[in-house]
Amino acid sequence: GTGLVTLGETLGLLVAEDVGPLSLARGMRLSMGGAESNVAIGVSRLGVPATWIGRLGRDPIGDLVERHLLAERVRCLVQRDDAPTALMLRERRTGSAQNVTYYRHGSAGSHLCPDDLPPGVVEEAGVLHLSGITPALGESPAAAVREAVRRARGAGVPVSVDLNFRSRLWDAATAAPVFRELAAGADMLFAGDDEARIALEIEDPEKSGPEELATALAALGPAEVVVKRGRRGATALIDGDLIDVPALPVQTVDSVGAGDAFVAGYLACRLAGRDVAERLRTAAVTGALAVTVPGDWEASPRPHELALLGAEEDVQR
Ligand code: KDG
Repeated sequence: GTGLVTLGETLGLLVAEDVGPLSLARGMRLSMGGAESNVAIGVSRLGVPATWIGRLGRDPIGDLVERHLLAERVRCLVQRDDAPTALMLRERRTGSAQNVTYYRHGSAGSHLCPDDLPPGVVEEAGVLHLSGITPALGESPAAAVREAVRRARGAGVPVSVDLNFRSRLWDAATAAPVFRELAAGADMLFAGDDEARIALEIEDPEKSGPEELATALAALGPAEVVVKRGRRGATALIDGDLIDVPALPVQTVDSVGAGDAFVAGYLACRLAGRDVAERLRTAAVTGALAVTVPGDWEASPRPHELALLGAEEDVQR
């Protein structure tokens, strides 16, 4: 296998055009988002094949999601469902603080099930990528995730997991054992430092620095662990080597999607056979670029754009 295979829920996304309470918003920009499809787009933009498996409604938002993914050359293995495609609204309460409201209960995406995995697709992947959002959507999507892990492991396909805790979907105590199960089945694990603490049930943030968190996560099984720390960079523990990954200084416009972009940079390089240093360097760049643009995935770079942040001149002719 060569490409990335991922599954999850992708939602229509409405972002307030202005800063302020959403109840006063006059305009909303329509797009889409979803942690796993964000990663698929990031990987595809870097020239590595990517496949997204999911359920969409028979509705215009479902069409929008599929159009965007196909335009990004992401292979879509989609079931259309009688339930509507989910939506999320983003309030921009201040210049940088955002608030998400989901309209996703009973959605098409939440009906994802093990039978939605076409025979052979996971088994032939270069990497299977999953997130901790999918098991929070219900029993049937949780079963789809477990089945995907089972097939990948049976076929020797490396499994990547981004914990992606979403407090609007479940609480930390419910998520913790599920996160540990996901970590135990993963070869590559990505987690924010807050998400690492949830998985490890560490309540006091003072009690553990990123090195301790990475070490404790690696003890659950994955050989490659990256603790993402936003504007403070990342701490990686790869095959026993502890590596500090500095963040690149950028002007933050919209930080949502930065984690997905970081993962996409790492996985695309890994799938292309690049060494650890290059994977982490690229991940830092793709993560940084993601925060410079509104939207979750729009800023994902093409290979020739990876040097953008280091450019001496603002105009490239
Ligand atoms: O990582 C960004 C995602 O969180 C966003 O696009 C929406 O997948 C999403 C979710 O379920 O929150």
